[in-house]
Amino acid sequence: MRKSPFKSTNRTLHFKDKATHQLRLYGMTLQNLLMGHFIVVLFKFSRNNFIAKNISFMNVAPIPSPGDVGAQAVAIRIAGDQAFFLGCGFFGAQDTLHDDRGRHYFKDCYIQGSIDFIFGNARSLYENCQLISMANPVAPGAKGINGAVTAHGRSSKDENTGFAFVNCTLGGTGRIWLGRAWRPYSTVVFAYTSMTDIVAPEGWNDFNDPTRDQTVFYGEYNCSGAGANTTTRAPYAQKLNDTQASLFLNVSFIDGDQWLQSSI
Ligand SMILES: *[C@@H]1O[C@H](CO)[C@@H](O)[C@H](O)[C@H]1NC(C)=O
Ligand SMILES: *[C@@H]1O[C@H](CO)[C@@H](O)[C@H](O)[C@H]1NC(C)=O
Ligand SMILES: *[C@@H]1O[C@H](CO)[C@@H](O)[C@H](O)[C@H]1NC(C)=O
Ligand SMILES: *[C@@H]1O[C@H](CO)[C@@H](O)[C@H](O)[C@H]1NC(C)=O
Ligand SMILES: *[C@@H]1O[C@H](CO)[C@@H](O)[C@H](O)[C@H]1NC(C)=O
Ligand SMILES: CC(=O)N[C@H]1CO[C@H](CO)[C@@H](O)[C@@H]1O
Repeated sequence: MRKSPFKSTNRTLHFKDKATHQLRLYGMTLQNLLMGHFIVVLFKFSRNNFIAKNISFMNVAPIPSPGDVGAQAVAIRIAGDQAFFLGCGFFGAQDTLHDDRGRHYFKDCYIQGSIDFIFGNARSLYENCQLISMANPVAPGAKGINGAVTAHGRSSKDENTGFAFVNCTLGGTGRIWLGRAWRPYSTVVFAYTSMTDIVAPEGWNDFNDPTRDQTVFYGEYNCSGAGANTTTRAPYAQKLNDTQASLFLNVSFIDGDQWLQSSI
């Protein structure tokens, strides 16, 4: 067994590293977390077949001033293929979750941050998750956007990466975009997600590069709440029809039928 950055505590954190190369972590409920039992720091996962259940990840770095995508302290980086996070919490100030590459499934998770708080170039499904913006409150009527949920980093048509959010809730503070086009083929879909009025009416941002308007794929499907009004969305944002949306709505999006069976 290789030495690992994780320490087993006498609470509920266990981990196994079997010959199967599977790493499993269990324990640390959100309730624990709210009681102050944090698992703290910077985690980097670059192995395949990773499963975490009821673990919370937090970066305790002070709140940074806004900067480039990924330039800020990150709570966790996931760079392995086939990772499954169930009931996990991700706590950070800015770039909380570096969903870097691979196919990942986040279910019943809690993710908090301000600018680009989920970023990277993975192919990931976020299902039944709570997305909480911590951006500074913006007075009603005041101009300005001060946060974004995603900065997806797909750079070419030939990749098949993207973030899909299904049956999530989005709330918190600030005035934010659903996504910023960190790279030209940035791909993000929100479906069956309720959004409060913190979402800016235009919804999305092209990173000040209008050429990206032609290449990004930003879709919304059957969302609800004051933030889901698509009337004045950016022109490149798409209201998906049933056929387009169906690719993003279940674990088939991340080929989960091939690798999740044993984990769920
Ligand atoms: C995770 O937490 C939920 C809710 O607290 C609990 O029902 C479940 O048994 C926990 N799972 C594990 C593997 O600890
Ligand atoms: C949607 O998410 C909520 C929790 O946020 C859950 O109670 C409900 O069962 C989910 N619906 C589906 C169809 O998964
Ligand atoms: C959506 O926004 C438009 C423009 O701001 C507004 O006229 C319309 O009433 C809104 N629709 C809903 C359902 O709130
Ligand atoms: C859905 O949208 C796609 C792309 O615009 C289009 O090719 C397709 O015909 C539409 N399907 C339906 C059922 O409307
Ligand atoms: C996901 O949805 C697609 C399209 O509706 C369907 O063909 C596929 O069987 C579904 N996959 C799972 C694992 O439910
Ligand atoms: C289940 C559901 O509400 N489906 C609707 C989602 O939105 C499309 C078009 O935007 C409708 O055709 C579906 O009935």
